[in-house]
Amino acid sequence: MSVEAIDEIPAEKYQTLGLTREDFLWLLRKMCEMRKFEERVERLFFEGQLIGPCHLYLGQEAVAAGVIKALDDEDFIISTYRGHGHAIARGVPFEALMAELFGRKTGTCKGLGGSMHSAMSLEHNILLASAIVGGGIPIAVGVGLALQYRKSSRIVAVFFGDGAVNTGAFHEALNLAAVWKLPVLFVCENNFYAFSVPHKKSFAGESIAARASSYGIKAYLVDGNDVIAVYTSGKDAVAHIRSGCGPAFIECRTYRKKGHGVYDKAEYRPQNEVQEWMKKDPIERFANNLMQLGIITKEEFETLNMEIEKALDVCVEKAKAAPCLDFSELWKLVYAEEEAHYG
Ligand SMILES: Cc1ncc(C[n+]2csc(CCOP(=O)(O)OP(=O)(O)O)c2C)c(N)n1
Repeated sequence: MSVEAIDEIPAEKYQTLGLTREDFLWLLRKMCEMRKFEERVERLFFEGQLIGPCHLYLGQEAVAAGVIKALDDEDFIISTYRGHGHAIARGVPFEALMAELFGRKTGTCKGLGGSMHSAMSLEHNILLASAIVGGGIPIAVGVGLALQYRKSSRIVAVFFGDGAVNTGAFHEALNLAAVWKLPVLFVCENNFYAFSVPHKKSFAGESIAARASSYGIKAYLVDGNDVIAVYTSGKDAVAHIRSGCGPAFIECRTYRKKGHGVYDKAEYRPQNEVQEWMKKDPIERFANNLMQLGIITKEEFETLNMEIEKALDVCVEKAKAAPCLDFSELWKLVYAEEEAHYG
């Protein structure tokens, strides 16, 4: 078994990828949307306008954009408590996401889930955003089994951090998915820290991808701050899964710009390490490549960011003005009104 390493793709090779200008702009726009959304969320949090735990995705934007671009809209996604980016890449509107953070009825979970569950949106085929580390992995395998049983061509992609790969459920889930050749794409966002625990203190192996590979799963190790490398491995992995060959695994090496949660200053990280990673900012890198290739101009990039800021101004105002769920409606979310039908 081997791990396929997809090295950084030099900008001049972009033309050979079969992507259109619109595709490149989609990737850039999505990453900028994630960045601007979360910068706004961080501000609102420190202004005391938002309550509850909030874990930002800042710095990891290339993973969500690259993987989700490689999937079809019909494919399912399982997210985590760090899920704003997955939701934005999937097209969940800012308004619903922001309203969730303000605890409003117009939010993705009617204001009952908060940031940790805000990525959940059945309409966008995001089945779950779990706060339990590694919790989504066996659930994805269950979804994969259901899809295989129904002879569906859809697949399920599950996102999780490097902390999740030491849970028992990870190993059971990967083993079963491999043995039964289930249509699951495992996406590990290796940001090198599980809260304050550095990866090297909890993991002695060569790579997480190699661990997946040892279960007989096709595995990739990619630069998770290079959106094109993530997308390319994602495309390859999705083709492998859809051809009925079983699951695939992508380890995306990335880094969070901030602490584990908004309240965490991340002082446990060495400054030189932080600085090295900040130089590899996924948005700056990609935007620079696109400018170098003449796909966008600096002015277009600035206009894009300004447009996003304006859309955020509107959505914050709308979220603030939206009502909260009436307590009398709560029971409807606990009991099904109609008999459920399976099949
Ligand atoms: C089963 C379980 N154990 C512990 C926790 C507490 N906890 C929350 S986040 C976290 C670290 C997870 O790190 P990682 O999986 O690398 O994801 P990241 O936060 O880096 O995205 C821990 C231990 C939890 N939520 N669930």
